[in-house]
Formats: sequence, structure tokens, C-alpha cells
Amino acid sequence: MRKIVYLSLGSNLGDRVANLNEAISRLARFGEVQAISSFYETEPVEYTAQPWFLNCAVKLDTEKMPKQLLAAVLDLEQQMGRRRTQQKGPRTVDIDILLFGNSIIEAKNLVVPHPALHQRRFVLEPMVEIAPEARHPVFKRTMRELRDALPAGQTVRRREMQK
Ligand code: PH2
Ligand code: MG
Ligand code: MG
Repeated sequence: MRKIVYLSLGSNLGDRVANLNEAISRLARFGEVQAISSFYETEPVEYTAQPWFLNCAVKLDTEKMPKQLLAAVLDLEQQMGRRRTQQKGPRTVDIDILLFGNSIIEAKNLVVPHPALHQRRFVLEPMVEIAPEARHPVFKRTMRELRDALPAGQTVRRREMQK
């Protein structure tokens, strides 16, 4: 069965534009990429002593099951040279599953909706661009409502060019 999945992509090491574009083209192997947001320059949050990120959101129509998609995404990150040295530290590419249809998943290695989705402007601004009416299945709020409820702060700037 096909499911609509939303992913958040981020990069803050190396050629960030090339990294995001490469990750998106590899994601197309897992299903049909139906929408890609602009790329956004974003201030690092949570662990702040690291370079600014480029973030975007992707809509993927996939037949993979959640755990299969997670494994595929972790493998993709590895193949693109990600090495996990420091938690939340700099990375060539990070791909997080935000929403998986309307599913609510609370497994040891996979929590969907992503547990920090509603707190992160670097996730919500790109999501509002491609899916403003997508609804968070736990909080029952749309992406636009969640974005509008964020406290001020967390600088996020949409870039004009990305290719
Ligand atoms: N990812 C994190 C921690 N902090 N900050 C920004 N701006 N963008 C990210 O993708 C990001 C972050 C952990 O995955
Ligand atoms: Mg992440
Ligand atoms: Mg991740």
C-alpha cells in the first residue's frame, strides 16, 4: 500500500546544496518524490556550536513500511559519508521521517510523528511551503497552525536559488 511520507533533510558539512540534491535524487529510489520545498538557511538549534544548516522538506509516495524506510534512509546517510561522531553534531546529510501517512509509531528506534517536529522552525517553514494543511495526527494541528504557534527565534531564511 502506498503512503504519503514527509521527510526533513539537513546538511551542514561540505557542499550543502549538492548534499541535499544528491540525497533527494537517492530518495527517488524509495518511491515517487512528489514535492520538494525550497532550501532554507537555518540557525543551528539544540546543539548550537556548529555551522548553519541547509534544510528542506520532501514529500515521498512510497510502498515501503516505516521500518523499511527508516533502514533505507539510514543506509543512504551512511553511503553519503555520514559518520556519527557526536549526537546532533555536524553532518553531511540527515534525513528524518516527520510524518508517515496518519500513523502514530512509538518504537524504540522510530517515533513518528517526529518528536521535535512541532518545536522546530527549520522543519515547519519548509513543511508549510509544501504541505500547509497536513495535519499532525497527535496534536491535530496543521503544519501552518504549528508554525504560527512557534515562539520567536530560530532564524530560518528561504534561499532563492537551490540548483
Ligand atoms: N538538526 C539537529 C539539531 N539541530 N538545527 C538546524 N538548524 N537544522 C537541523 O537539521 C538540525 C539542527 C539534529 O538532527
Ligand atoms: Mg535530525
Ligand atoms: Mg536523523
